[in-house]
Amino acid sequence: KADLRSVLAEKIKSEQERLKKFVKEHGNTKLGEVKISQIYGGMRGIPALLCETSLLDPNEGIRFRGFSIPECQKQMPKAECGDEPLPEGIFWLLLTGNIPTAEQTKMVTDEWNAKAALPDYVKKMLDNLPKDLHPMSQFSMAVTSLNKDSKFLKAYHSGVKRAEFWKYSLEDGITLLAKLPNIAARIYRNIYRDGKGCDEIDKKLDWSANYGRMLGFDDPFFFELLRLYLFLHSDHDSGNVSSHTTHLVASALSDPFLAYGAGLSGLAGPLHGLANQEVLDWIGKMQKELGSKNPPEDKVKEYVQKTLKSGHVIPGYGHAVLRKTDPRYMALQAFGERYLPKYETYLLVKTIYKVVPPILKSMQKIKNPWANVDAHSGVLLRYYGLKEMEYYTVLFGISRAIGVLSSITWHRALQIPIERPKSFTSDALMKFVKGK
Ligand code: AMX
Repeated sequence: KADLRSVLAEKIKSEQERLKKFVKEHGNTKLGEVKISQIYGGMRGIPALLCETSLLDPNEGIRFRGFSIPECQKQMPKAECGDEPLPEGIFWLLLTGNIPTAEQTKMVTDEWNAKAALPDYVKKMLDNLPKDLHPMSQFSMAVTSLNKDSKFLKAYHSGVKRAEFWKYSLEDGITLLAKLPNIAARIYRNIYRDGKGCDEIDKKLDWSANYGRMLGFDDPFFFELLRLYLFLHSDHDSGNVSSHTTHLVASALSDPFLAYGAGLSGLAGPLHGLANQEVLDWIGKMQKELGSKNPPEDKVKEYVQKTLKSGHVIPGYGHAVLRKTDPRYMALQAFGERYLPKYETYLLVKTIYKVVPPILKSMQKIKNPWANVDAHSGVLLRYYGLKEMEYYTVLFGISRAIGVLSSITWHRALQIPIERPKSFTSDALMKFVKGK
């Protein structure tokens, strides 16, 4: 029945010793070389980051502390009457490396429920923002503003030793995770429901179900979808924009609220987290133009080709690291097949999955023609009535916090220094090449 803080403290102690020894013995081992093309190419493939919480394999996809998505679905604690892992348990897994018991998971749920309420100044700020300010801007502002009561910030200024920083960062991470559904649901109600609806936590419910309730839903299948969604997006190694931004900002010893506020701004980009909004927008336009909710394959093919010809990417397809269909896509597809197999837009998503990869494969410049997670998430949310596409990235943002806040704790426990890679001017690179 050991609690999260004591399990983690033990793990950190043994890892600090193990990793110190590892770096001492192998610190000079080379992992690869850096090519000039990589400097101009978004640093693809440069092995430069540490991420203890998850590992992304180009062909196999993500593993959370060594566990694949199907393994998590099988082994992680679930809600009563639910089949999907509880995201609270994923937080435990990412932090400690162990699959928690149902009782341990419940301890996380209880703590998050107890800390969910928002300070009045955050409520007031959100209620006064213009309704046409993008939900992600509102989300990032609210998260940043919570640093007023950061325990890390207070500890830093009161002279706490560096070796203890992780404990205060963990407290901030827990506080932030507890409050994220409340912030996100308030943004939703303010923009789309004239501010009406409940913001009271039901202490008998888990994190995802409470979030669903505060959004104004009561369908247990929608709550189950939220559990799956919030589990799947929780972590994706640390090279992606939201995770890397959070890490970079936190490496300056900015508190976890400031760091994740910055990460959310990165998540809001169309090539990253905003793609889930773009996918459904693109599908909606296709349905309208082709005059059918589930148009035939040849018409879909024409529409895809037209999109590419007009110079646009096919949203939800391709990936900087993955080289096969994203297993997160597969998990969402399995959910769709189980609960909404006849929904027309779901059937269209299936047709798109048949049509797009061969077309992208034929364009040689594209390294990965397969679907990523964003190709499937929106259609499921829409089926249950969460139709406001502009809001979808906020869900991604709630989930990604689980991984990156766990990582901040670990980076502080391992005392990873401020990130400061070397940069060059093009002229300096040319001079270097000439001198060779
Ligand atoms: N449709 C059309 N063209 C695509 C494409 C797609 N789905 N995916 C890649 N390409 C193009 C790129 O734009 C690039 O063209 P350029 O050389 O003319 O600029 C070329 O193919 C090579 O790109 P790449 O090396 O295969 O991919 P990348 O690592 O540069 O980019 C990604 C990865 C995800 C940004 C890109 O595949 C893309 O824009 N996909 C659509 C948007 C999307 O789904 N994003 C979500 C990703 C997952 C996430 O973070 N949520």
